[in-house]
Amino acid sequence: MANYYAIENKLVLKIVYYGPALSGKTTNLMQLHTLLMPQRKGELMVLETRDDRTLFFDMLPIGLRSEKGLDLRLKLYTVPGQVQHDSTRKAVLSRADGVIFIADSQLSQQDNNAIAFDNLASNLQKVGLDIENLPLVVQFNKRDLPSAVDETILQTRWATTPWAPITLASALKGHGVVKSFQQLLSRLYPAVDSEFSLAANHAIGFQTFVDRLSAVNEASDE
Ligand SMILES: Nc1nc2c(ncn2[C@@H]2O[C@H](COP(=O)(O)OP(=O)(O)OP(=O)(O)O)[C@@H](O)[C@H]2O)c(=O)[nH]1
Ligand SMILES: [Mg+2]
Repeated sequence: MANYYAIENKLVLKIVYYGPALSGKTTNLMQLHTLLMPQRKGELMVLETRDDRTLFFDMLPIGLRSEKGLDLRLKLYTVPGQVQHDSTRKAVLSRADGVIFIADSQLSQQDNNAIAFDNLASNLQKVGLDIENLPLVVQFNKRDLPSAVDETILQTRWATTPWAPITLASALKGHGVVKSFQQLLSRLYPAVDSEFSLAANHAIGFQTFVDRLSAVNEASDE
C-alpha cells in the first residue's frame, strides 16, 4: 500500500525481507547496500542486534527521481526471524507493497522455512494483505553450502505456487541478491503502475523502474 505525498510529489513503497531466523535477510540488505550504485541508495540502518540476530528491523532506502519530478523511494526492511519476535514481524509487514521471502537452502532448515512461510501467510492476513496478490519472490539462499537441497526438488515443490517464483542465491558471496531484488521489482511494477500510472503520468516505464532502482556498481558486479 504505497504512500503518495502530493505536495512533495513523493511516492514511498515498502518491501519486506521475511523468513526464518538466520536465513540471511540482513546479509541480503548489506550486500545490496554494497552492490548498488551509490546515487541510488541511502544509508543502511541496522537496528538493535544481539549476537548478529535482528531484534527489531534493518532498513535500506533506495530511490530515483523521474524527469517529470516524481521522487520515488523504496524502503527495504528486514524482519527479525526468531520465533518470539512475531509482533515485530507483523508490524514491519503492515502496509508492505512487496515481500522477498528468504528461505534457507540447507536440508535441515526445510521445516523452519515452512513454519516461517505459514507465519508470513498468517501475518499477511492479519494486516489485511492477500498473499496471492502481493508481489512476492522466494529466494533460496545459502546455495554455497554442501547440504543445500537440490534445485530440481525445490522447483518441483514450488511449482504449485506460481504466484511465488523462486530464485537462488548465496547472499554471503553477493550472488543472486540483485537478481532476486530485480525479480521482485518486475512483479511490483504492474501493481504500482496500475495505481499510480508510473508510465503515463511520470514517464517511468518498466525498464527504467527495474534498471534505475537496481543499477549495479560496476566495481562490485555480481
Ligand atoms: N554459507 C552462507 N552463510 C550465509 C549466507 N547468507 C547469510 N549467511 C550467514 O548466516 C548467518 C545469519 O545471517 P543473517 O543475515 O544475520 O540472517 P537473518 O535472516 O537476518 O537472521 P535474523 O535476524 O535472526 O532473522 C550469518 O552468519 C551469515 O553470514 C549464505 O548465502 N551462505
Ligand atoms: Mg537479521
